[in-house]
Amino acid sequence: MPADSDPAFPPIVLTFAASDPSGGAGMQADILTLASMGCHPLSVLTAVTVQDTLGVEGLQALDAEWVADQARCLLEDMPVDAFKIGVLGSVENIAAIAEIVSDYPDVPLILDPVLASGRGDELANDEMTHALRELLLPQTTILTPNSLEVRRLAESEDEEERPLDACAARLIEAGCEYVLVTGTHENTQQVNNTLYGKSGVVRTDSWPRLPGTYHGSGCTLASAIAAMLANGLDLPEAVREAQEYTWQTLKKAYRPGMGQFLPDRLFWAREESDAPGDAPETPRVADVRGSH
Ligand code: PXL
Repeated sequence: MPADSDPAFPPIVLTFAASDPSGGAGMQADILTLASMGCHPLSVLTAVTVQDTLGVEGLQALDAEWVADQARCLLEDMPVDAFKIGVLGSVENIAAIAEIVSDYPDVPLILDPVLASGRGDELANDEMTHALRELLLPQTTILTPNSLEVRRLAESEDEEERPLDACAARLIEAGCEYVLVTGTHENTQQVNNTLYGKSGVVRTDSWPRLPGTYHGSGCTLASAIAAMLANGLDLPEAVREAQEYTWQTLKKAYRPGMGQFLPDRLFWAREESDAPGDAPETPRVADVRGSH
């Protein structure tokens, strides 16, 4: 390859996340989403969990030095087009990651502030929430909280009272560029997701509310935004495309266990063979014979 041509490889996204062995959320969700959206995922593990589709039973953070070493090793070797951060595991991991990303101020940073699982299992304590706000928020391009997380992050005593707009404004004052607040947990007929920037609302997108409960929808959305930014879209457009993709993954979600539905991040690869009675897209015997 000549030195001045475009690199002959996909955009690269480095994700810092915890393993979810069920394949629904966490690192596994990020890798599936990033690959499905045409990126090469680099995966820096922050913690391991024990969980299934019903809930999280345990979390063990990795040593912060191991987290930092995984990332530094990759960053010395490959150019990265976006960072995505999910479950961090410990205050020490937050500090280590904050130091690493500070060396790459031009690389967009997507921060999914995972404070609890969909079922409510705690995935970050107050100390970690504080560290995330102090060390990572000021370096964040886009934060993707749900409405519960944005209230908790904005540190309001009167959780029920503070309007979401005010919470988002507070987090932007604290240093991140954009906040996308997802409205799944709000008591509205449709799901309303609002993107805020420094001058207020940038866009609102409303989606038909789907009936199930899903494991890993937030990871999918944040990774999809990372993928779209890495592919060169501007931020509001990346947010729009990522929501469209995520909604499709939820519409096509499946329930392989006894708990939540899992988003189908590869829905498009299965579309043709999904319809009842449809044959898979493989050559029929007669076609194969005919080609000899
Ligand atoms: O969906 C948020 C999430 C992210 N990462 C891990 C998780 C969960 C939710 O359970 O377990 C590892």
